[in-house]
Amino acid sequence: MTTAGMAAMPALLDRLGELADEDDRETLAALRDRLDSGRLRVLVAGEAKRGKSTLVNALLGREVLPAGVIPLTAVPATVVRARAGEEGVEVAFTTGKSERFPLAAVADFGTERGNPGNCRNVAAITVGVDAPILGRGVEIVDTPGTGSVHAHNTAAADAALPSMDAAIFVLTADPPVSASERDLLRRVAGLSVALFIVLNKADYLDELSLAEALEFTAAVVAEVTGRSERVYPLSARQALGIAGDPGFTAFAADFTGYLDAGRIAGLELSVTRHVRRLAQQLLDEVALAERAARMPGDAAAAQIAAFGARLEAVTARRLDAEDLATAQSRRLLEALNEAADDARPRQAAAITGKLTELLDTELAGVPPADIERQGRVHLTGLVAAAVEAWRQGQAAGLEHGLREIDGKLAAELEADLAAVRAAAADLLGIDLAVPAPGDRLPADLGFFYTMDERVDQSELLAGTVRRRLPGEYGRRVARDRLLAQVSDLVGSQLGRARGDLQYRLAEATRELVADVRRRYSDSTQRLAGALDRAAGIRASVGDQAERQLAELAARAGELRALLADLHDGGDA
Ligand SMILES: Nc1nc2c(ncn2[C@@H]2O[C@H](COP(=O)(O)OP(=O)(O)OP(=O)(O)O)[C@@H](O)[C@H]2O)c(=O)[nH]1
Ligand SMILES: [Mg+2]
Repeated sequence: MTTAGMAAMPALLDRLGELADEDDRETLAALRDRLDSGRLRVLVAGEAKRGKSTLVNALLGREVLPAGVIPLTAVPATVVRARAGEEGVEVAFTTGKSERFPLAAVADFGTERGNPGNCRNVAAITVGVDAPILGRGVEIVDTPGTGSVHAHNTAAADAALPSMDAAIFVLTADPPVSASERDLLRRVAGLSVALFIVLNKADYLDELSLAEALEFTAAVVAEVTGRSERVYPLSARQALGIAGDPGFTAFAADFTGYLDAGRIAGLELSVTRHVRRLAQQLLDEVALAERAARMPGDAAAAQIAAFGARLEAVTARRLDAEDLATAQSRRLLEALNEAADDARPRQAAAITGKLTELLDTELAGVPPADIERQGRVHLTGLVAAAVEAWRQGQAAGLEHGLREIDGKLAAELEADLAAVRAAAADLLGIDLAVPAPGDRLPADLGFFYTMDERVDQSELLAGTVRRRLPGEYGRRVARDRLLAQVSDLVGSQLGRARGDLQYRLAEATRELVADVRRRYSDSTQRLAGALDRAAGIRASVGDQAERQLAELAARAGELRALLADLHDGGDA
């Protein structure tokens, strides 16, 4: 829809509102409100502890939202503009009630400490703040971090995604981008009309490491989002201090620049997308319900039941798919453990061989102290290289194994959904636009790891002992001591690498299972609802059924007209 065509949007929103149910109507009312006031909804997203709340505070210019070292933000908080005397927190409860509190209460309702496991049943928090940035047509949503020990925080952050227009994605250099972080980034990129990528906690890094981290992050972002995005290095914490932070200043300048120049176009595009998504979903639902309710005779009932069974079978397959993913992960874990047990004696023998050769040649005539010192340098180098090669091989194997199962599951779901579509066409004679399976796992699951720099930790022989040992005898003692360390060092380093791989495998598996669940329920939930509705209509008597049917037909017609109007607007 073109900007000129946007004049028709409020009317379209009204029309869609009349066709939608209660939940969708709330979504539409929020869209309408933002469109009327030219207010862009910017989500601040990222994994736990990246400094999201601190960044929002930096944008506000003061510490409004609680930030801390343990997983903290528990409920998404929408920060909106308020007049100086009218700052405060509006808490909406899951019961439907809402209540106003002073600004400081945000910690009581919005954090894991004040509201553990969301025991206070908070549905949403709106924080009214008097801050200049909020006067520029924006509401900023601070989300709970994903991927922390609190699974409900991830779920709450997930639920906040579909309502956003634009996003600020917060990453940090340490630890590097994880598999689940990539997944989140991919989804956020797909849902936002403008995306700002921030590399926070830059104050931890020296210039060289920062340049490296930036390059790495930019490459990951380009790979995940398919576009090359600028990455803003900054320190949100320092931005809140008296001295400020030049990186933050640069980011804030571009962000407010976008709000001033690109916000309205972005908002219009975003609203158009939101409306189209919703209208298309509703149309599928209505068309299916209408068709299923209208089909005459007993044969039709059987056909509808057959279609329902198809849909149910797909839903049931979800559990199989989850089991498959978990089983594959277990197999990969077993293989990893076996490989580590195998590698230890093999690597120890190979390294002992190389070290012995070195002791017999290069280090044959040197004093005992040098045997120890130089020998250690060689030893740690050999262990580091061997373990790293092993780790890379294992990581590649794990990624391959996970991709394989993901590919298999995605293909199965695709086939299932194709069958659902075919069944809808055959049994009920309608074309469904959706379901379509969601996105796949990212190509690279991100098995990163760095060798522990403190490999070289065992004590050297005490100086006095070393000095007193006579030449040949001292050399033998030093040599034996060195060789005796090989097996332990190989074992401990392999252990670390294995632990790292195990952790990442568990993380990737969790993500895969969550993905499977989401793909299945996204694809079938509304259709199943439509069939229930049709069953209700078929069971009702006399002119009641006719009335409901006429209503469904009218809704379908209006949704088609509405989608055509959106389309005529020109935006793809
Ligand atoms: N050194 C440094 N620390 C920071 C920076 N930004 C945030 N932190 C610290 O990182 C910790 C986490 O910050 P939060 O803002 O609570 O992070 P969050 O992403 O909102 O965390 P959750 O809500 O739990 O997901 C706090 O101890 C902050 O002080 C920064 O730029 N530099
Ligand atoms: Mg937070």
